[in-house]
Parts: sequence; C-alpha cells; structure tokens
Amino acid sequence: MSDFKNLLVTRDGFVATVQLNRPKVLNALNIDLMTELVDCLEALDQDSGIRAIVLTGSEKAFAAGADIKEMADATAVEMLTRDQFARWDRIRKIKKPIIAAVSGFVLGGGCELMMHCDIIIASETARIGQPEILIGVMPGAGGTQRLTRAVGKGLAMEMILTGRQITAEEAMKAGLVNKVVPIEFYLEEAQKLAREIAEKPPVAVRLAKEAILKSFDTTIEMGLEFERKNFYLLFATEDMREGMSAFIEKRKAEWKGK
Ligand code: DAK
Repeated sequence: MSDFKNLLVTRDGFVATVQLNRPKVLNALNIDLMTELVDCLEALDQDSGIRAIVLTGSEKAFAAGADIKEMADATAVEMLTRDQFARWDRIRKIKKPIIAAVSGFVLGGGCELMMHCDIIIASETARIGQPEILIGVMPGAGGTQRLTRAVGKGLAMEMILTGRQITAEEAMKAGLVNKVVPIEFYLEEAQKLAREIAEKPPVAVRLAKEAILKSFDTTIEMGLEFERKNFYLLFATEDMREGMSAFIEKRKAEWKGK
C-alpha cells in the first residue's frame, strides 16, 4: 500500500486517507494515477481494518482535471479502446463510504472524481468547474449526469456550457458540497466525519450507502423495494441485536461488523 508513485496513503484507526500526489501538474489525472487510485480504493474496500476512506489532494488543487497532455494526441478509436471509463466505473462500486476533502482547483475530471465520492468537505478556497468546453470537449466521466443531479439543470448547463468555475460557497448553496470550512481545517473536518462514520455498525453503513446510490438509477418503486430488502437483511446481523439490546440496556453498543 506504500509503493504508489502518485498517491500517499495514511491510516489512522479505521480511517484511511488517500492523497493524490502529482503536485507539479496540479494532480492532473493521468492513466497511471487513476490505475493506482482504483487499485488502492479496491484494496481498502477489502481491508477489514478500514471502515471509511478520505480522498484528498493538495491545498492548491484537488485535481485540475484529466491529464490534457496525455489526451491531446489521442484519436477517437484510441480513446475508445483504452476504455478508461471502465476504471472510473470501478470507483462507483466501492462499498465503503468515501469522503472527499477538496481545496483549490477541482476541475473537469477532478470535479467528476469528487462527485464519485459520497460526502464532500470543501475548503473556502475550492474552485469547482467543468471547463472541458474551453478545450473543445465536454465532460466524459459523469459530469453531465452527476452535476445535473446535484445542482439542477440551470447551473449545470451554465457551468458546462461556459466553463465557469464556482466558489465553494456557491457549491454549498447549490447542494454540491456538504460543508465549507477554512483551508486549515478541511482535511481534519473530513477525517473527523470519516471517524464518526467508522464508529457506526459497518454492515448497516454499507447497506445504507448502497441503497442511497440505488436511488440514482432506479424508480422510486424499485428503490423502496431495494431499501426494504437491505433493511430486512440487517436483522440477520449480530450488530442489529447488539444495537437494540444496548439501547434497551442503556449502554454503549459494541459493533463487530457482523
Ligand atoms: N493536464 C495536464 N497538465 C496540467 C493540467 C491538466 N489538466 N492542469 C494543469 N497542468 C499543469 C500545467 O501544464 C503546468 O505544468 P507545466 O506547464 O509547468 O509543465 C502545471 O500543471 C501548473 O499549471 P499552470 O501553470 O497552468 O497553473 P496556473 O495556476 O497558472 O493555472 C489552472 C491553473 C488549473 C487554471 C490551469 O492549469 C488550467 O486551466 N488547467 C487545465 C484545467 C482543465 O481544463 N481541466 C479539464 C481537463 S479535461 C476521461 C475521464 C475524464 C476526463 C476525460 C476523459 N476518461 C476516463 C477517458 C476529463 C477531462 C478533463 O478533465
């Protein structure tokens, strides 16, 4: 877990922090970095010692987008056969909660990567945008879909068609980020939230995350059905017995993740 070229990974109790680390190019997301990131997230997802993940960049840039220099000469067929989107799809399948801690430039693929996360804490300095239009393309890793669902059609159209970056404050008002804090605290705040979630019963956290994400790609009827099945499933866990007994016995629950 320590031999990544483009990532720094630290662990503190049940929380892992993954930091994008290509500072010279503002964490531009090249294929190497994305390969390492997906491998790292999948390994943490399988690691029983980790219950929540924080994904961050630097104060100057969470990520300034996909690596333009790597894409500039590609043909459509090369882009198609590289099939890099498959890698991004694997992030969507991570079961553990991922909290993004963003600061500085959060652009293009950087914004799309942030939107793959479950909860977003932003520093006051974050500037968030989908500037692909300014280089002759459009978002390709979910921007048109996830941004529109998060902020609504009007603002998504404006951001994607003009390339305008919004401030952290504007992003919070629009419902894109959960919380905005001074730059000194954004990472700490995200780690605090991750610790809080990591103290909860892990199977319930996992099934609740899964049900929330399901709401994005199903009807309300099917979504409610899905939620109900996950709810019933939790009655098969030791943690459910423990949680309810602890409530009745007026003591703190001890979660086993079983
Ligand atoms: N790619 C490559 N290098 C980048 C970069 C990027 N996106 N952003 C910055 N850099 C590099 C700069 O080239 C520069 O390197 P040197 O020239 O010194 O070697 C270094 O980082 C510092 O950048 P600047 O000198 O430009 O710094 P400034 O503070 O003056 O400006 C900036 C910061 C963020 C405003 C500016 O760097 C900028 O406009 N960057 C590009 C932002 C952008 O257009 N982002 C969207 C890229 S398109 C896909 C998945 C996703 C996507 C596509 C495909 N697949 C799965 C196939 C997403 C597409 C995009 O994100």
